Amino acid sequence: MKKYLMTLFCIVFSSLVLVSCNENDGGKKDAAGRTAGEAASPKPDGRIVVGFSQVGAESDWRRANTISMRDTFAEANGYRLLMRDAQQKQTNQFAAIREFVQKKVDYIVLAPVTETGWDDVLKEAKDAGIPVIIIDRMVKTADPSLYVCWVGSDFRKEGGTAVTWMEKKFKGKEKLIIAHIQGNIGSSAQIGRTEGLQAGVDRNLGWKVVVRDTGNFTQVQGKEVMERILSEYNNIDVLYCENDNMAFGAMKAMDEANVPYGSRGGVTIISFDATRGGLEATLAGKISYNVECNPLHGPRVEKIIQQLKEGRLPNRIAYVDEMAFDATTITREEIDARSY
Ligand code: GZL
Repeated sequence: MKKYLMTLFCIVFSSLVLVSCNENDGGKKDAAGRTAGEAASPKPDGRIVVGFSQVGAESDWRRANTISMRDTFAEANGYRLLMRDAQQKQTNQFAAIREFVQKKVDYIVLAPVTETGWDDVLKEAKDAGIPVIIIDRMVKTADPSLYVCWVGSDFRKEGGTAVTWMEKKFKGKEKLIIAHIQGNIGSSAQIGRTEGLQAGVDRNLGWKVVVRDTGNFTQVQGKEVMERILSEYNNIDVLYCENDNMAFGAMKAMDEANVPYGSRGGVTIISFDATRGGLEATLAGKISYNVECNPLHGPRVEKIIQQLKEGRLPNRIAYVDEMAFDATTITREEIDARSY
């Protein structure tokens, strides 16, 4: 009887230990936000371990990007995803990459908050023999061997798409007063979208950017920047806003200041991302033109990992296809047909 009870105890105890090791974000977390399993640097039964350093959770776009990565690299699909949210701080991304190296993950995926300063930490990953895949924003480095490939948006093209629409809409208008709310300064999205606008300003002598400030892609800061703009200017024709969440904040500020905006009069708002919320605002005529930035990188990264597993080299640079939406033509069906 005693032997039987002893065996039973061992079975129950070991299964409890197994459950806690396999919990992925479900179990209690240590100070670094890791479950017992993650902290023990697991190499679970043949699963591919992917370390993902994510910028943060600053916007609807970012949340859709995170969902795409989590859905793709789910345990049911044969992966163990270690995701770390950097709260938009590069130093947190350095720490995450070093944790992934120490845990000997199979692949590192980096969504870099800004373009520069990555050489040292990416060299540590390279020296550890861990392939690095960059998504979304770009990394600027003199050493191309520090990462395998990049997949993301052509931000310069996004800006150009918005400016082409502006040139059509405001054709013949002598003067155009533009307010510009930027994303994270030094991020590829901000650099490209700003370059796109600047090219338009250089081409159209009557265009004038009277104010430019960063809202760091967040709704709260978008509102704060717009409040400052409205306190100084009462003649803004166009608000060029580098993502939907900052546009939502700016709209709140204009509502509170009784400043009209939208496709039927007042300030013309140009936005980027074309998230569900952004497209609803476009359908409502609040945002006049919304340029898509596609966040669904999970399947794209999985394809790259499969290629690497088969010994094939993926394309070094891969741009995703994107479209744009005009408040005067967008339809409910278009919005409902989209997955984010
Ligand atoms: C663009 C991405 C930007 C989005 C913002 O690919 O880096 O960061 O435009 C997000 O919404 O915060």
